Amino acid sequence: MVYTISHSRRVRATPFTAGVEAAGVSAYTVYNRMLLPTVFDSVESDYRHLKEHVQVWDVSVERQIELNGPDASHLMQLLTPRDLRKMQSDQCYYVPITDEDGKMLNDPVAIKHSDTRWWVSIADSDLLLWIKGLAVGRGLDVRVFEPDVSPLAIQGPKAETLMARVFGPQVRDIGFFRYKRLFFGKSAFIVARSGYSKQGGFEIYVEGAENGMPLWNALFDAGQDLHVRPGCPNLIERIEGGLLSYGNDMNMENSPLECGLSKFCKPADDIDHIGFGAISRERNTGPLRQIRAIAVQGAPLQPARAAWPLMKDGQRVGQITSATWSPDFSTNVAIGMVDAGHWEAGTVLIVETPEGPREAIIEEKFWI
Ligand code: THG
Repeated sequence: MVYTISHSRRVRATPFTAGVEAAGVSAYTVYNRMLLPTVFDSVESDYRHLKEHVQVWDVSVERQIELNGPDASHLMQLLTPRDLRKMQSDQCYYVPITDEDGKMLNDPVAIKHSDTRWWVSIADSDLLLWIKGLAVGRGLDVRVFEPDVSPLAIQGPKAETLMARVFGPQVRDIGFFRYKRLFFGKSAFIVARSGYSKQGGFEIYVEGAENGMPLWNALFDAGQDLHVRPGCPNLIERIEGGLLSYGNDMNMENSPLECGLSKFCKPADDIDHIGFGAISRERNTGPLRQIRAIAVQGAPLQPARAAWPLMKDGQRVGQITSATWSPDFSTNVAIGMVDAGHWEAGTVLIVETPEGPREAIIEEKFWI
């Protein structure tokens, strides 16, 4: 089965699409109505390379939503159960976003520019509509819009070396989930130490689509001896690392506690978050199900394309939502949501895969 994806104005290209296509992208998905590369060489060879060298990722699909105005910080806190009061103007926070029932609408990275200006770097859901609706409904003095910003991620063990060559040695002083504004030519971009892999690296928030390809080319010119290659979020590596994918591993039916994000939810009811009552009640009863790392036994499986039921004594007790073979751990690695009573490490369940039933063992933690 070989097919292509039809591009149009509705399925947006990115400032880096020319570079991605010249480099021979072999598969795309659509995320926030925009193209996201998923494979260059093969998922396994991209994975090997990511863990050894450095990759440049077109993650423009991580669209920014800007909150700008006197009520920007108030609105930002309404959106998330994470306490933002101590957050500095050079920090990024991973933040659950919930509705009034405490259910997950998105799991973005929030970037604080100042008390009156924020970016929300979103996962795949129409969060702009929710934020605009809240701002209008609450009568807040804040503008909410999508600016012309496209993140480019530099990931892998040699990321710092490459970034120092292009942006200068100051990149070495950027702490985890902190950022500096650094110059590329005449433009200063936010450069953060973050990214959707566990291999380390940076994200450059490229402002102005016209700046995309010059930066892309400069990174490849500077990194030839480092074996720099284009890459993308890697399915194997992100499951090994337990990085959740909104729409796959959780959706609007799940709470942050179910997603294992309770450390990003303020336990005391002293912040003005729209879902706080619901989350406090759930904290008292405990979540009914929770995300777990799961090792699926047997031969290498094809990656999961749909939820796979998890069974115990003929009863459904959860589902696996991401799964693939891990060459480094020599097992099928998976992320799933497991009902209370069945999520202890060492529990053996049966997972119904398209390749037949397999034993599924609940792990203590993710692999990396
Ligand atoms: N970077 C930026 N925007 C994004 C993503 C990103 N938007 C979409 C998507 N990814 C949002 N989801 C995640 C999921 C995990 C992380 C970041 C965004 C992540 N988690 C780390 C972890 O789990 O180890 C660290 C979390 C922490 O301790 O704060 O990085 O990747 N700009």
